[in-house]
Amino acid sequence: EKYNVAILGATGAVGQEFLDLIEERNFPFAQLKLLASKRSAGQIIHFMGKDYTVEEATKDSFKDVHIALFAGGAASKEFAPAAVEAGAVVIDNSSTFRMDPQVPLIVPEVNPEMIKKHKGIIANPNCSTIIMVMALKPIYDQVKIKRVVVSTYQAVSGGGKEAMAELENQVKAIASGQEIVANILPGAGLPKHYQIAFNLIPQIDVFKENLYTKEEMKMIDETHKIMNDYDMGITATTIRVPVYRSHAESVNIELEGEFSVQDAKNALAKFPGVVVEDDPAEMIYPMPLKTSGKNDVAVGRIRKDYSIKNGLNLWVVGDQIRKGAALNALQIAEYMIEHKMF
Ligand code: 11C
Repeated sequence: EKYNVAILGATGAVGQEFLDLIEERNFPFAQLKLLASKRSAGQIIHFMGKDYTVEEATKDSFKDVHIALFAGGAASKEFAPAAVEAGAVVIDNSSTFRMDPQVPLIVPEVNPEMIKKHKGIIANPNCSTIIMVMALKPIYDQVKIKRVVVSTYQAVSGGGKEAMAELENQVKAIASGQEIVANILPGAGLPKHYQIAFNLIPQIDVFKENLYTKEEMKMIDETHKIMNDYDMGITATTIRVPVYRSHAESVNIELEGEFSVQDAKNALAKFPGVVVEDDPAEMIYPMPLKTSGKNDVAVGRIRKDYSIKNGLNLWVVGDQIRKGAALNALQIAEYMIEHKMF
């Protein structure tokens, strides 16, 4: 069986990745509709031997669509209700519906059982959350995790194509002695912008009243919901780094009982979508350059935290446009196809 698919935000970084993955995974689509804002409408995208014209998204765009893949952003709120009304299942990569109790928040390897509770919208978690829970879940399934302390090293592509271009332009400007321009990071709509080339920015998204950024709170709140454990302590510090692609995370966990480094390696290696890259003697550990363009989340530097009774440190790296966004969303659709949920 084949399904009519619409991609909203087809011209952005996540939209492009949807197309690459649909081709790569031989996703069973019948018709494909590429939707975007008025600004991008009219663009021609060559895909699998055919030219597609990007259409301006309207509330009428979703007739006969089975699967609506929303790449993210403000458009989700505007169009999700219309898409559901038209009979589509929306898999939404924006943060709009993630914490809505009516909306399942899904990482297919972690909590697929929640998919069936959907009422038309299924939310795809934030990229840094997905990458972290992929490493937490295999361990949690064997010994409960009491507390997580995470610091992230997030690639500029999390900020979209414009943020990637900004890093490239700044590096070129520095190399050629030109003036450095910063007008995107840490966020396009913010009152100040900082250079990311040869720098780190300890702000991703806006600050909340509690002095955490919205990105940090997403890691905390979304992880509680996905793991269905609201007692697990989680604290997060999220940092933008001058890397193009793949988020990296230093994750410290405190467990309720004993769990050896070897047990952790075994549990992680067995988990679908996770690879263990950990051989200090051979200088093997995950790095963003190696995980970029790959589907698996890589875990390495697995070691005891000797400062507490049952603690482990992990270094977790994953391509946030793939597993952190487009791949995870497509896997949700694939799961639903496999389980005849359309
Ligand atoms: C970043 N995590 O790296 C963000 C991008 O809620 O889906 C994704 C925002 C989201 O900037």
